[in-house]
Amino acid sequence: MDTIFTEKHHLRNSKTELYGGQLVEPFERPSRAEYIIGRVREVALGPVSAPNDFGIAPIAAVHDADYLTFLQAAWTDWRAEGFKGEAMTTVWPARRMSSRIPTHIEGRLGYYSLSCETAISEGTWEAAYASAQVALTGAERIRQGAGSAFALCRPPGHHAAIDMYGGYCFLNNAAIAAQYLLENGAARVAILDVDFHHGNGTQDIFDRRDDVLFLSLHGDPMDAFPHFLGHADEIGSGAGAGFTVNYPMPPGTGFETWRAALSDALSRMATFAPDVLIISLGVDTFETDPISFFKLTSDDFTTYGADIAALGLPTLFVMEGGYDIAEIGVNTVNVLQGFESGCNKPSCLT
Ligand code: SP5
Ligand code: ZN
Repeated sequence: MDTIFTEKHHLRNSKTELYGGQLVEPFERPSRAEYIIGRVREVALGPVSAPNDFGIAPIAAVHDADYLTFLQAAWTDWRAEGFKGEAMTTVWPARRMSSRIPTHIEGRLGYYSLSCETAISEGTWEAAYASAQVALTGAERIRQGAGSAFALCRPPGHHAAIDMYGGYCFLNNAAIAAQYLLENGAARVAILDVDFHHGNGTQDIFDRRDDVLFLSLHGDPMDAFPHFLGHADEIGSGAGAGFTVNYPMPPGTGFETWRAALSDALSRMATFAPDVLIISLGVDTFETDPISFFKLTSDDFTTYGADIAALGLPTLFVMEGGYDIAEIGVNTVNVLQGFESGCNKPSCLT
């Protein structure tokens, strides 16, 4: 399987995350991608190539134009205020307040963010832009006929909504790839989100759409971030009703329960018969992940990679979360190798 990767992810190097009332080194840090690419090379998964530049248009096909303008200027605007630290949200348009977009950067941060643990720092926009290009390049490989590809995106994307960042995400890489494929020959795309956290951004983007089936296996939002989306009764709106499927699961969930949810998701995807499958691949379901509560083992990642391959669909893996950094490379590549071992398509055998 080909991997798409760029060193530009290092431009996302925030120093602070608000966690447990303290400013700590962010869980989402550059070494994550280094461990993953290191493992890709160690097992010789396949060629590693740099992304092409598809420009801003395929990003603007998913995200709000004013949001993109805000993101590009946020760090400069913040610094112009003379603040000493990184740009963190301190105020939101809470219930019954105005949804007018403020002028001041502190107000704009609140308008365009869904959580405050994610600080904007120098280079954040450049890294997020490059990460989206990694996903687009992976999508282009699939469009050209590859059976699979791994977009080693960093920063991740699935929490980024039409006009909001948060949860370490700024641009929704998986959604941008899906929209690109739909505008370039695909009639239907399924997005399966196996990150520990609910893919609220992806759900938001495709809520009213019947050409994207979005399925997410995640920690119950009653107990887990993002807390305000991801319940089982969210099924999509309007024409999109029935095209969103959520599988919230409780603290301590192990592989047997998780795999049963996956099995249901796989059969729904088979019925939908998409042209392409996109996996939002987070390995924060791992048993020793520091911020999550599922109990998957390293071998379980191999097993479910093979389960996904049984669908026999062209599959784009897009990297999301995973914070047990010492094991992130093994766990991520286990999914990809499991997929390859379980895939009997001609395109997989080449
Ligand atoms: C892409 C991705 O995985 N983003 C995750 C963002 C999670 N940020 C908030 C984390 C709050 C964690 N609270 C954990 C309590 C552990 N005891
Ligand atoms: Zn996650």
